[in-house]
Amino acid sequence: MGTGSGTAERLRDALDRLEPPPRAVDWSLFAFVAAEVGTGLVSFTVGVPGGWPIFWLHRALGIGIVVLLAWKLARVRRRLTDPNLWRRSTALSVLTLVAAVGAIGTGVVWVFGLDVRLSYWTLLSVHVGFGLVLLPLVAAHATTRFRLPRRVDFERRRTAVRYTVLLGAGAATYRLQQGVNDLLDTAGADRRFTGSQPREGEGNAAFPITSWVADDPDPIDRDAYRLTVDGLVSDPVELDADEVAAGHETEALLDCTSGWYTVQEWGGTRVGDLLEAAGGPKVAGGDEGSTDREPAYVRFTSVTGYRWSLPIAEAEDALLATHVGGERLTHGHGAPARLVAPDRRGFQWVKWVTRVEVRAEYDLGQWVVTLVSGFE
Ligand SMILES: Nc1nc2c(c(=O)[nH]1)N[C@H]1C(S)=C(S)[C@@H](COP(=O)(O)O)O[C@H]1N2
Ligand SMILES: [Mo]
Repeated sequence: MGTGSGTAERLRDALDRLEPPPRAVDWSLFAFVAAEVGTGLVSFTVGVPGGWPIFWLHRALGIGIVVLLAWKLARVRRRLTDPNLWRRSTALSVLTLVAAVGAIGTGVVWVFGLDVRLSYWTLLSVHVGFGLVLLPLVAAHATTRFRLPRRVDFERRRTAVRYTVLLGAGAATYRLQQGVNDLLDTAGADRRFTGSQPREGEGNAAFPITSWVADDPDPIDRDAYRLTVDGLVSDPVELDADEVAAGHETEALLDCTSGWYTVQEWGGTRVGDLLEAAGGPKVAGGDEGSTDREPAYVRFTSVTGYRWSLPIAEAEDALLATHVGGERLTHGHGAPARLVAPDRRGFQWVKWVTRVEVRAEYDLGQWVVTLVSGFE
């Protein structure tokens, strides 16, 4: 026997020693998939580099799932390949496997910088789709052979070591993959820490027109356009398109959760100046028996109802943009005016803004509205 197979044997030995009991593998798969969906969704809200750990956790867990799935498939192989062992739940198992392979495959291919476009879906959107159907499938699959986890399956010290090694190896594998990207100079090499790929160039044509879910309003007539600035301000006003377009410029990076980013020069009005045009933020109430309502958030609402709020200090430095790369915004990019919110993910950059409103309360409803606006 050569040293090559000796190494392979030792690797297999190490993997065998790492392998948890069958029930623990099953429950870990469920937990890892749930954690993947969780970290994936949370990562959508992260736009600053300090948030990198959530992306690394997502990647390490994903590679952990590959290993867990390999152990599991090695064990149940015959149930899939031997027709005598098929039963009704086998179809569900196969479906679950397909979704898992789909989610893992799209994730891996994406990391290498490839993007196969299915109409306007990026591969990352397809990855998200697989992930979202995988979770209920895994849950349903688990109930077909339901066995409660037992203490012996998760003996404390060994469990801690196992999962630390699993996640550590996952992170190391991802790091190694980055090296490969750099070495081969694949398109994956210039992805951002969020995983997004660059879109180069300046102006409207340089980056895609994206709606978060279903927003697709008719073009807004510039002459009829009015921007309302109201809420907790001294003198609510309505501004026309020219009044919004007062030349303030800022460079900002738009990073969409469907997996692309672009750096553009945006032109328009500082939101702080818009609030000043409305007399500035003002405390409301304070009458006998009622509590003061302090200006705390600025809410940006689209002609479609789509909306997002920023804390007031952040909002004042944000831009209501009418221009990009020296050109007037096109309809698709949010004309006459759209929010430019540096360090926020793209879905928060509200397009076709018709109302800017100073408010005291956090707007929980925005999380739902951004998903359902545009549906009849
Ligand atoms: N009103 C509204 N604004 C929106 C959206 C939307 O669906 N409706 N999509 C958001 C998303 S997901 C992104 S990434 C950016 C995309 O901006 P763009 O179409 O100019 O590239 O707009 C954001 N603003
Ligand atoms: Mo987006």
